[in-house]
Amino acid sequence: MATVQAEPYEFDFDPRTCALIIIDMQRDFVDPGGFGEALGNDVSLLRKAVQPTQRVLAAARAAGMAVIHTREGHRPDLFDLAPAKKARGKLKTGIGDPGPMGRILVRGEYGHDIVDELKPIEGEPVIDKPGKGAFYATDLDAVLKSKNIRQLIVCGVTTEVCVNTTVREANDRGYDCLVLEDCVASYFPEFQRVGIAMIKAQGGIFGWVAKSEQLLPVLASFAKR
Ligand code: TIU
Repeated sequence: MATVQAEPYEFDFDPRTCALIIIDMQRDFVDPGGFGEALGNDVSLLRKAVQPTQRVLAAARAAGMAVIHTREGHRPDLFDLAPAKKARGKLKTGIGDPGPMGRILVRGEYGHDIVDELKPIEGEPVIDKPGKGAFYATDLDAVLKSKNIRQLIVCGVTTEVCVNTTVREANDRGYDCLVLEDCVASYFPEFQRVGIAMIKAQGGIFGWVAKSEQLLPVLASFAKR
């Protein structure tokens, strides 16, 4: 077992039954010239999470932990795109339309894929999800159960949307979540602050929060064994 200093109190985990999950670190959300920027967002706020997540990813791999990646997106025929999701925002250019990096949030397109710095490697499942939560309409729960995973260390974007939704879904399914606050990011500084606060409030109502610097030495101690 290992212990990370976290809030609201220490997070105890066994790296054999704990997975790193990296949520939606896709070019369309994170990179200049993508969908997120086209919507008027400052993507540099999201980019800030990439390097810390890269360090955590390397450390988790070295410690032999399970690593899971997710991507938000849809089938090229869009049969899994709810009309309500398509209509939301009244966007001129929305999901499924040609965008700066290919069809927006469509599987197989350049913008839909994960940024180069956090590219999955063989043996790391990639969960393609049509919703904000990574459990909705995916096989994530089955994948975690097959690996005997009971706890999740969470990185990714955006804090208040796909990260929070996934953490809440995980919580209701009996998983413990540790969210790394420098490895998650929002286009809105206020939502970053509140999105993190909501997780650890009320005795950790949805889970735990720590900084990556608190986790990295713990993972390193497993890599040496
Ligand atoms: N991955 C994710 O958070 N999807 C979003 O649409 N996020 C926004 O903040 N819009």
